[in-house]
Amino acid sequence: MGSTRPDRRGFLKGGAALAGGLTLGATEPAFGQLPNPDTYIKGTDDLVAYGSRSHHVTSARIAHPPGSQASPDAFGKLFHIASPLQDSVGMITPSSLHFVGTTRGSFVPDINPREHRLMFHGLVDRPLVFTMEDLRRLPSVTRPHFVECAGNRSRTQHKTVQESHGMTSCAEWTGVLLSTLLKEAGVKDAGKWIVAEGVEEVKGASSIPMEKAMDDCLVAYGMNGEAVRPQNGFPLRLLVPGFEGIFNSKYLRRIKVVDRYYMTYNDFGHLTRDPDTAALGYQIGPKSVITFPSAGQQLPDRGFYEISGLAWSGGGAVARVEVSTDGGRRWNDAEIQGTAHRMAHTRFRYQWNWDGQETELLSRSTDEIGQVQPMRDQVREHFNSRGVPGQDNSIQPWRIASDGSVHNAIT
Ligand SMILES: Nc1nc2c(c(=O)[nH]1)N[C@H]1C(S)=C(S)[C@@H](COP(=O)(O)O)O[C@H]1N2
Ligand SMILES: [Mo]
Repeated sequence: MGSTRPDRRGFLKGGAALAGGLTLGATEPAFGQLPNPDTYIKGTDDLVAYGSRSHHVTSARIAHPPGSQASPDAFGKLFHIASPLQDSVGMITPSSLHFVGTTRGSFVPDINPREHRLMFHGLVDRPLVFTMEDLRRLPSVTRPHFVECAGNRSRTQHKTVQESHGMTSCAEWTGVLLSTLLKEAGVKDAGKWIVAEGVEEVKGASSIPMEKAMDDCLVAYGMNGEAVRPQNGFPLRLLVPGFEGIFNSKYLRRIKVVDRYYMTYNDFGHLTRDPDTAALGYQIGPKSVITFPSAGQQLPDRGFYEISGLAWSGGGAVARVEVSTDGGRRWNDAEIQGTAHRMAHTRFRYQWNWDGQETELLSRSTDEIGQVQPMRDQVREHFNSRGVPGQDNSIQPWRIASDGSVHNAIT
């Protein structure tokens, strides 16, 4: 794995500097302990049954695009909702803060799992219908995967990492491999693509090449240790690891095996692509972003900070993340936390002593197949009036002003 672990003793030497108060001004000498708390949280039946976070923690999702009142609209429809990446730790997004993507707005269907069915038909030997109970009896897998909306792109007007990058999240998904179900149905030789459809008629339908369908797609009923949440596709959704968000059909009810690419409601943006090369084009990334410190945050003082961020790629596992603390002149290997999973967010860290001068922080990821995240100038030639057509996985610079305020530095 391309990561370099920081030398432990080197870090402890740094730690000595921290204790000396030179670099971490806020650390106080230890005199006495905190008094016992004088307020307590009263247990309720609800808190016994299903916990909640501290009322001191206020991290929240926002409607996207930022500033819009799109979600919920006056009728209760949802559009896209962005996750507060600036507050994230580790690599799993809690289900309650997972971003939500609904194509051009929709009501979240309230599906009774006992009545829900998943049908396989088209170019198959045996058309099949599965109940949720049927699916739960089959061999399952549990894997962390990100979902990212292809519209997740940084714009100059974005003021936080939530606005620029909040339409990606990573959950631990549990379900049945799509290949298990397709083999059960028996794909005919002519079956080269599948069309996966949710319960919203044409919405949430996507054409996916058979190679991908047979590889690592997941028909998921579990998310972060419990049932998939309604906003994320309860009771059943498709996970197409590494592909643009729109392929991950929620409320999955139908898989049709077909002989060619089928145009669907979601094909806006994909229409001009050659179906033979579509599969690669639909892959996300490689991408990364520093979540701390990020735009909108404030560094209280010069001194030690652990820079922390997320990296991911549709091409596989993240192999390497580099961080620059001088606007891209020098790049340093960041530490990758734990195991980098395929098509999953990967947390990276880099230890930094801020000297109080204005500078720019950047991160760059490389995935296991050698794809390197591009600089913004490298993709700029493809810009149109809306920025980059299709995805924009370019490097995000954050400017640290000399007063410690952090700003979006893209132009
Ligand atoms: N049925 C259905 N599936 C859907 C959509 C939808 O509107 N309906 N939106 C897609 C889009 S645009 C995205 S980005 C992802 C978002 O998945 P999430 O809401 O779990 O984050 O779901 C996709 N699957
Ligand atoms: Mo999306």
